[in-house]
Amino acid sequence: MNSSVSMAAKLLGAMLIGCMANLASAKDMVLAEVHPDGHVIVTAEALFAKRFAELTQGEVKVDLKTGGKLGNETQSWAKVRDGSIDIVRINCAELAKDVKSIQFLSLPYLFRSRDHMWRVLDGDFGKRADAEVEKNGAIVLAYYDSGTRSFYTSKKPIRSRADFKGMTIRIQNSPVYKDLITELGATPVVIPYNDVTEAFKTGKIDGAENNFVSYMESGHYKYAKYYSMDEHSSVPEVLLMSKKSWDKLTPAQRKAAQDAAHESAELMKKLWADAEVAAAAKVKKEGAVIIEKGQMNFTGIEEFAVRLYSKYIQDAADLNLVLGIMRTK
Ligand code: BDP
Repeated sequence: MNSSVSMAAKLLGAMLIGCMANLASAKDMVLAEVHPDGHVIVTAEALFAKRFAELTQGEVKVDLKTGGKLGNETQSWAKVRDGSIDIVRINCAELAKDVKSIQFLSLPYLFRSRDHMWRVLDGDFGKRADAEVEKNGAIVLAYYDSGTRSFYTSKKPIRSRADFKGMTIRIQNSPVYKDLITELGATPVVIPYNDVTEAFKTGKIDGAENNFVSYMESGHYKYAKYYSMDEHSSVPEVLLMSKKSWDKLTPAQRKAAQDAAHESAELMKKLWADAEVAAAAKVKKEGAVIIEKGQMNFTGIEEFAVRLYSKYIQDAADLNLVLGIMRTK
């Protein structure tokens, strides 16, 4: 071989190796999260990232962007749909405006217990919801616990429906919550989670609602010390991958994503109950006033719930879906 031919062969070899290396190269993904480090959900996500990397022998690396660095939940859901963010963890309430079946999850008093919720999500309803989410551009990797949500207020506690009158309550970006607050007699205002503290400080809102863990981790308890345990809803969290990112994965990498997500959801189930107890104890110690369920007057609550359910159940198919949830053993 003359020297210029051998030179060309070497170059071709180097290029081929380069191409092959590229094919097998690591995929860097980002995961958007509004909670700060230290929130139990970030612990679960860290396990997801670790296991996803391990199960793909380092082919996929997930970078956790916590504390809302990549935007609020409405923005990051839009970015996951258009493929500019690979993975996001949001609350299902955020999907209500786009995914029909998921909107039912925000209806008040839907689940009898955590176990009931898990059986619904693991059953036919979950399959249907996953397919609808996929049509909206994302793959459901896992659902996570989010406990039950209750109201908290700054000036006076909520003990009955009458107390909502005249109050402005912060809500997530969800039509169901908008109607829920309006039906209760208060004024809803959509504010991204990470701006709620400021809204309390400036007096823009009188109340908000969340589970104990987020109430504590966000520091909202410092501005709204009355936590009224009405436990109106249990809307789960969801870990989603952009369909565009999913389509770039090999079948083995997809399985690894699902297995890693499943492991992290199982960890979250174990951690959640303790996290709730610890959060409740901490806010109490720091001066929050907890109004127990038994200290609240629920008169008229059925009428309010019926009106809300009637608005969202529009046809026989919707009714069947909601009855299916309720009848799940
Ligand atoms: C928290 C959820 C988070 C929501 C937040 C909220 O984990 O996804 O954004 O509530 O109320 O509990 O916006």
